[in-house]
Amino acid sequence: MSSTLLDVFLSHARQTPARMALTFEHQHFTYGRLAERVTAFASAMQRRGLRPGERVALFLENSPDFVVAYLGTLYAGGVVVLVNTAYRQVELSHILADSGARVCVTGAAGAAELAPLKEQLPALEWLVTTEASTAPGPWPTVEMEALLAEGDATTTLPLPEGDQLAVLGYTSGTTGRSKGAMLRHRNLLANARAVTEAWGWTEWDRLLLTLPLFHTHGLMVGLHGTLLTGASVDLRRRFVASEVLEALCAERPPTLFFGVPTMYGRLVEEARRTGASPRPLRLMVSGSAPLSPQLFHEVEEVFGERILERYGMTETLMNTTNPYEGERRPGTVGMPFPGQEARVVDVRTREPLPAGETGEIEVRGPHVFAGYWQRPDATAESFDAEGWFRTGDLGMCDAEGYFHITGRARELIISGGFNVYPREVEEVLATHPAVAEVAVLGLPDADFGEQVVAVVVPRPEQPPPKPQVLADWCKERLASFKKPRRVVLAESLPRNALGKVQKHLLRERLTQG
Ligand code: MCA
Ligand code: AMP
Repeated sequence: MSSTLLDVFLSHARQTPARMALTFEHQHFTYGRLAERVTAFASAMQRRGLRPGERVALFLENSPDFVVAYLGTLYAGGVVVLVNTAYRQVELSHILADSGARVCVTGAAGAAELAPLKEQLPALEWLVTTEASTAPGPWPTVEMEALLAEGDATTTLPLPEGDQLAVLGYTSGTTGRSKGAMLRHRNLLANARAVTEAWGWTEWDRLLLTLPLFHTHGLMVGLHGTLLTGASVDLRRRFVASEVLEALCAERPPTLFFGVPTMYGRLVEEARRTGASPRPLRLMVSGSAPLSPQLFHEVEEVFGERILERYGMTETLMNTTNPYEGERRPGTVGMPFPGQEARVVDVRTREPLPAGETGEIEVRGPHVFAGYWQRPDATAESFDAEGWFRTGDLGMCDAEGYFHITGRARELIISGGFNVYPREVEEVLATHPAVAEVAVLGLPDADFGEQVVAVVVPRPEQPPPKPQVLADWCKERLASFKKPRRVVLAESLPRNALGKVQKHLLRERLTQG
């Protein structure tokens, strides 16, 4: 039996080379053609000296090149480091330095963004670019097609073992910088098997995928499920509601669509605006952020089907799912996937709680990651002696076994499915000369679910900073989705006896007025 997803993909390519795997804009890739490019990439990387376990960062938009670089790095024995394309200097320098990436695969814009970081990234030796760069950068660079031409598309390379590291998925923590979640090949395979079994995914499915491949949802649910089952994916560069709706109304619509709640909200709005009435698909899935019961019912009204909500994390991939056959309950995230466990424990005693009582959700099983890259302290804090992983999500399991997520034990804002840690934004705002103190929190937002709000105490001797100036200050340093959408000036911040900012009081103040 195969021990890696890569092995399963290569078997499909050998057995059904002419089967369609991937379409993107006007390009079509059968399993055979995709496997040739993947093999050429892997062989070229090895010829250029990439050794097993070395890190290759992908700082890339959705494209067939992403898929080739991803699978090709794994085939070469490398470890893929996923990087959100919205990331700017602060996030990029940290992730590339912390992972010690030796190579980065990126586009022309990515190469330009990286250029000023040369001195901070001594481990980074060369770049692969998927587009011709206009200006020469500080690193030796090879274009993707030239790299593929260096490799042998017909060779057979040794396959990585299930226990080998496959991916570092960077995920932020409440304190300090983001940490690399170490996912092994066997984690990827176990979770893809669980997901495809639970959702009845077969080789006949066609997935419309507009989620970014640089995060777990698009990559480890969308792409992995497709490759495991030998199905096909219609990959898009990005989500555009009108284009998705058009595809859903087409004569031969996809059978699967996965999205974050913001996407479903925009699809409902677009369908109402245009009067379009798409037929139900085999399956529509929502995840990455809470789907409100209201939106669940709106989707049912417009698309004639009940969305399936599931719950996952970078560290654990997919944890729980509403049933494929059976009742999909709005406001819940369902039960553990087959072969996996989930429970709710008391946050203080860590003892399991009975149905209906709220505590922290813990998970265990073959999908759970190996720990944080070079952070044994953080790893030890996240697991108990029996291997249960602390998710940091608060919730309860009802009498029928459905899990409900009711809150978060850690400070996290989820905006349109992207995670924002207040601390990271606070640190950047605190460096602005007109800011004396700052607190960042998430408030409800109709489109993104939550929005980033900053409460700022200006320095007394300066004119108060303009909200746009502070938003731009963040945008120059961090991903643009982390910038505050609203800046409120205050004379002071409410603090408790220990000096900790009482964000719940700020939240009450801001939502009331
Ligand atoms: C874009 N912008 C945002 C967001 N996205 N602001 C706040 N929150 C966001 N999520 C801002 C940009 O910074 C930009 O601002 C402006 O909106 C336009 O950017 P654009 O890229 O055109 O935005 P969009 O196309 O409207 O994007 C909305 C989106 C996108 C399609 C919903 O956010 C998205 O793809 N979200 C999915 C994220 C995802 O895959 N999450 C899964 C993580 P300006 O113009 O000022 O620069 S994995 C996970 O969470 C776990 C494992 C799980 O369970 O799945
Ligand atoms: P990330 O660390 O980016 O992988 O984000 C994982 C977090 O997203 C989880 O810990 C949850 O807080 C949140 N999440 C994912 N799916 C759901 C969902 N269906 N409902 C509520 N929160 C979710």
